[in-house]
Amino acid sequence: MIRIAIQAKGRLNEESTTLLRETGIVIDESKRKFLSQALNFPIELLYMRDDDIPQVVSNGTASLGIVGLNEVEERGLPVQIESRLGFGGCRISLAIPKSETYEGPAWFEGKRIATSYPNILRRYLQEKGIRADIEIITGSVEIAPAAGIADAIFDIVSSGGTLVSNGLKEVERVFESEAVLISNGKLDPEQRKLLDEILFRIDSVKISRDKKYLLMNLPKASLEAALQILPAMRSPTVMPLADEGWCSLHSVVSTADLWEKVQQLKAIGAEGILVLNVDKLIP
Ligand code: PRT
Ligand code: ZN
Repeated sequence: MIRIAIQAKGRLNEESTTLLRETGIVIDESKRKFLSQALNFPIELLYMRDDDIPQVVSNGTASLGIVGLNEVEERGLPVQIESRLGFGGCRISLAIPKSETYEGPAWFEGKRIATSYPNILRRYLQEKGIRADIEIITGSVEIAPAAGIADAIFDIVSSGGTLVSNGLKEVERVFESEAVLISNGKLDPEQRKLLDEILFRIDSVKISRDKKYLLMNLPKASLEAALQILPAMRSPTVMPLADEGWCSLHSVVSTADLWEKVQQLKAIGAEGILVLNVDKLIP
């Protein structure tokens, strides 16, 4: 049995449970308690506030955790990053009132900066040789300048909308974050095996999320051109069709390239192009 701590509610909860579901771990959400066992895998889910996850993992209450890299960095506890999960992307940035002129980090000398991430901020200021006062605030950091609590803030930004609506501008991106799977490195051999299995499944979920499966009919004369357009994992699959001059071509492409590839394939005569989601891709 292995125990994983995930956020009980908040921005990372849904994607954490979705990821576990996609790795085939079934949790009965209707019977969810603060500690729930999966129905078909020897794993227990411990639902916590995100702030506490690095600690419960480092002290061994849970062997694994899913949490923002920002929390891991801020707490500075001995945990290992096992996988970057590709969701919960954000950054921690310095922001100042938009009316201020900004020419570089020296602006912050002698200023008061409000944040919930004092350790990451302290390290940044030290690195830049800047002396500033850090005001620790746990919520609604963005209102600190208008409320007269601080001159600037150091806070999480994703779209930037919150900064704009509070009359602030982002001037330094200090730390890039995303959700990560952490462990405490104190796993027994059975738990290590379970973690390896989970990591293997997470990898195939991550790879497949970025892929589409393409099927199309193609004039045989265009096959060479199609092979240039579609460098699939080994090579695309080509199958004969009843009509002698045509074949059926199957391939996997990355989602980012999909529309460009489709246009190129249409231009060489591909017809009936079918695009399917890839459920799992085992490399
Ligand atoms: O209750 P609990 O303590 O578990 O949750 P929480 O309220 O502390 O955290 P939560 O659920 O807000 O965030 C959990 C994690 O999500 C964070 O630690 C980050 O790793 C990640 N994350 C990703 C974010 C954001 N994006 C984000 N935008 N966390 C917070 N925000 C805030 C940001 O501070 C800003 O005030 O959302 C606001 C909107 O951001 P903009 O830039 O899109 O306007
Ligand atoms: Zn929190």
